[in-house]
Amino acid sequence: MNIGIVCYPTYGGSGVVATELGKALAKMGHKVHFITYSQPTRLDFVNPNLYYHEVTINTYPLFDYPPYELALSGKIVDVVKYEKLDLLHVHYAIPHASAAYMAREILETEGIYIPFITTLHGTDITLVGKDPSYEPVVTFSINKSDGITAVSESLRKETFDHFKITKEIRVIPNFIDLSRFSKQKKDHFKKAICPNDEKLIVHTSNFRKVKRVEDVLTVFKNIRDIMPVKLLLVGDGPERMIIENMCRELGTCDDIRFLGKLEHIEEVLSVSDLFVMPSEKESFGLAALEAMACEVPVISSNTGGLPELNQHGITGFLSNVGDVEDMTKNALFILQDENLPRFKKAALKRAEDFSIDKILPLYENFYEEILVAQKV
Ligand code: GMT
Repeated sequence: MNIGIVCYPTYGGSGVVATELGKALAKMGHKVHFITYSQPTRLDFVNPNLYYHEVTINTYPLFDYPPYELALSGKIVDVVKYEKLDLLHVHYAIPHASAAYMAREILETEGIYIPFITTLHGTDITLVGKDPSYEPVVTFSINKSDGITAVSESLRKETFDHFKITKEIRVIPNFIDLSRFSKQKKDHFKKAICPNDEKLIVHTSNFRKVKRVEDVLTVFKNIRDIMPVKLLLVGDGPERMIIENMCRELGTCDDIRFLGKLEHIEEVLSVSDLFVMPSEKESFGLAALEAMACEVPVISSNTGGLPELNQHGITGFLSNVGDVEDMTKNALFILQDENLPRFKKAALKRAEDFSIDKILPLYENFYEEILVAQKV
């Protein structure tokens, strides 16, 4: 198959899923064309089946806001025509679904029909998509998609609850490449961060409000009052300064390190004992899955798709959003030497359910279904 993938090329979860999916499809022999405004972070060109087409956004003094969506539609039209794509797969509805719809309409006038699949990832539905200024376009372009997928049952339900969707939504969960995300021997790294054998807690996110990083700090402070621990904060985003100030106010800075954005997050996860994800909304929780694949148990909120991943009392614990006392109690339980090994083992076992080998065929089959439906 000759597939076009449209996504955000940044560190966000949807871009990671799209890139890893493209790489896996290329390994299976499909030709995969990424259409984005810069090169996706995790993309490499080891496989000759991978191509990258950059969306050029020319600006003009009249534009306070350069019309990215038009430039994207134009680029899609160009790539579909000249690379003879069979199918488009767009990740994150806004504005990718409406850009794909526009491109499909333009191409139809030239006798070309390019079906497009929209994958809903989370905030495109739960946060941004609900904004009244976007909602009509989001609803329209989702309904105009030839196929729709969502990354969890919870997101599928929320989409039907909040938008007038007239088509079926297929749930295809996030996945993990276990050959990359597996426990690695990084003892020297652990020794440097935890010289006195402290337990190591980790949080990774894009430091947006929705991630509730302040709860990570509160839970960490509570645990630190009882046992020796260190905290690694990975990622960057708008809340980072607030969080840095908060750790100063709490007096916990000596035991916390801000690592910024990391390319090889698995190296940090491999030496960690506990992952904390207290998000207000989380449609799946890819970062938690990456931690679990490195044998790290998870303390999370029970929002969105998290209960579909994190098994309460087995791979970690779920608490109500903002219930930092419950999260602290659960974390202290997991971190006991007699409990930790079984939680670690269970986390890895659960991650194996989301191995890319299991999930990739779900996408390939869906692509086939959509292409067959076009022909009848
Ligand atoms: O806010 C983020 O976490 C980034 C966002 C994205 O679209 O880039 O992530 C969403 O998609 C991920 C991949 O499908 C999911 O694992 C995350 O749970 C989801 N984030 C939220 O729902 C907040």
